[in-house]
Amino acid sequence: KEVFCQEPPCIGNPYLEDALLRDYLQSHLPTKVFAEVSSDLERFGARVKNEIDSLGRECELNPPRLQHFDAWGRRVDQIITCTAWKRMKEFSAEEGLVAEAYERRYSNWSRIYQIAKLFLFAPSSGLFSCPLAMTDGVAKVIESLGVPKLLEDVYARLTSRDPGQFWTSGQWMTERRGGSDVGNGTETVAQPLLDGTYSLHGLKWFTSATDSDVALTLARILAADGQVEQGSKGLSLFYLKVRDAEGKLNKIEIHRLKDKLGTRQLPTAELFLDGAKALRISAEGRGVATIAHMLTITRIHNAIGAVAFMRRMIHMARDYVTKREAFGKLLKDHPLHTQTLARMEVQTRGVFLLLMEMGRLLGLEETEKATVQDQHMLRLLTPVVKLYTGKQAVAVISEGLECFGGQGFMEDTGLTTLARDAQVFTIWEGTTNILSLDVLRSIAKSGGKVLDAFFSTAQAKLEVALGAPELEPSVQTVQKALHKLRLFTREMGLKGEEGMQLSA
Ligand code: MFK
Ligand code: FAD
Repeated sequence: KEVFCQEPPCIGNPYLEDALLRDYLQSHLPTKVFAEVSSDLERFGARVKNEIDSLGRECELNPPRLQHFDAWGRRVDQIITCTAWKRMKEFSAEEGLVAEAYERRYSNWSRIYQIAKLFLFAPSSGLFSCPLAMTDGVAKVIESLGVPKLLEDVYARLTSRDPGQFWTSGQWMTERRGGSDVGNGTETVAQPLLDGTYSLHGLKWFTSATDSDVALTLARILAADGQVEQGSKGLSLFYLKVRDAEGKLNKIEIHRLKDKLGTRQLPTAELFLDGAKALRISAEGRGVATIAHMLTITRIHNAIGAVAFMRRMIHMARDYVTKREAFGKLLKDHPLHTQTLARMEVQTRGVFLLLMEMGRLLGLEETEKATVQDQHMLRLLTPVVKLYTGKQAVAVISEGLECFGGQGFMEDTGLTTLARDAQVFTIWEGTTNILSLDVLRSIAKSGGKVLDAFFSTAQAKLEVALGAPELEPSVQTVQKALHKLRLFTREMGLKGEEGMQLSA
């Protein structure tokens, strides 16, 4: 008698399987742009399925390791990564996963195109999506500074399509005393040197993708009397190369690689800066405000990862229902199970549309087409979308594991990687509470204008929806909720800062 073996779920071409992504692009992009972008995404989707996904799995199975000494006792602090991880860097350059956003071939639509591509790539990327997020963020900071002469070469490399030229960047903000409260927690000092550069001294407690070529980091400038200014006003932003042309570390010691719940593919280290040579790239004391440009980008990337992981889990679960039988019929024919899938689908569609809205607004801003209202919406929604997608990803992916029964708990299915890695989306790039406070910061700094923008955008969308009679009951529900929210925020605003804290 033939032994039963369950047919496994498979991923398929993630572009062709994602009707909502295709519909979104078709209904938003100009026809000619859609035709080009769609055919590239179809090609790329096939590459994700046939080449990239198995390399991503290899990254998980061959995590990076740290070699402190060479055979002859020399301190080398070499991070050894697998071939698949290195291939991811090449793919990223070839596919223009950062470049596309800066070349702006399709004007404001280039961001949406890049986001769609990253969305297909992220769950198969072996978390190479992390260095890409930071690389994109650093390119953004440099662009916001007007690409100064000294940074022209690095900008060109971060946005290059040539694997031989392409560089990735790290983002070293967190120290032992504080990852949220960077302003008070940063102890690293920058000693001015005669040639106008600085030497950095301190310990960075979390540095992901430490095999990157360059990094941005924060430090306090040491005054001639040996004093430093405390608080966030004492922080400046620095650019540094991690290694010199011979591969020798820039007066940096890698203390250890972190032993993590997830993101194991990613080399995350503790670094001791023992005189690392660096360039100051912000005005003195403007480090946090300058790196905020990076935070906007990396937080959007975080949302891309979160939503893409949810989408991947659902693709797999939907494939599985056509293959797995229970109680004499396929899972797809059990209404209770399909209801579970439908709920996951609804949650994922909702956050997908939020993500695309972020991309649309960012694209407009980067091509100077954004209205003041668009700019307010981008500022307000960035922390909201980051925090909400992070939380939803954990919930939906956990539900997704259950869709596979016991197999969802098995390491060699690869499904567990998605669950482990999703846990980080709520922590890095600002925890949920820190982002809630950032929402309040955006309201306070704009004198409430971001909320006005939100309410008038929502109102305009509702008016469009009112034109469709079948939507009327739900439009009315949303209208009532919006009215309550408007009253609530007005009341909180009247109560000043304390009211703002309460509304958090
Ligand atoms: C798929 C993978 C995707 C992602 C990969 C990521 C890998 C890397 C992982 C990391 O985690 S990197 C580290 C990330 N760290 C954080 O996100 C830090 C979390 N903490 C915060 O965000 C705090 O809110 C913050 C450090 C910004 C608080 O600092 P301060 O100095 O106490 O805030 P303050 O004084 O309110 O703001 C200083 C200036 O920055 C102000 O400008 P002005 O001086 O001009 O008034 C603020 O308006 C500005 N600012 C702060 N947050 C901003 C911002 N501007 C725009 N957007 C923001 N979000
Ligand atoms: P804390 O700031 O100590 O927070 C602890 C808790 O207190 C959280 O729940 C937080 O929400 C809450 N809290 C803090 N302040 C407030 C407040 N005012 N109100 C309400 N609640 C509050 N950092 C980098 O700079 N570069 C990296 O490359 C990087 N990579 C990372 C990779 C991984 C896998 C992980 C897990 C972290 C990484 N980080 C990196 C660090 C990450 O950004 C921080 O861990 C994160 O910002 C939180 O900081 P913290 O760990 O100091 O937590």
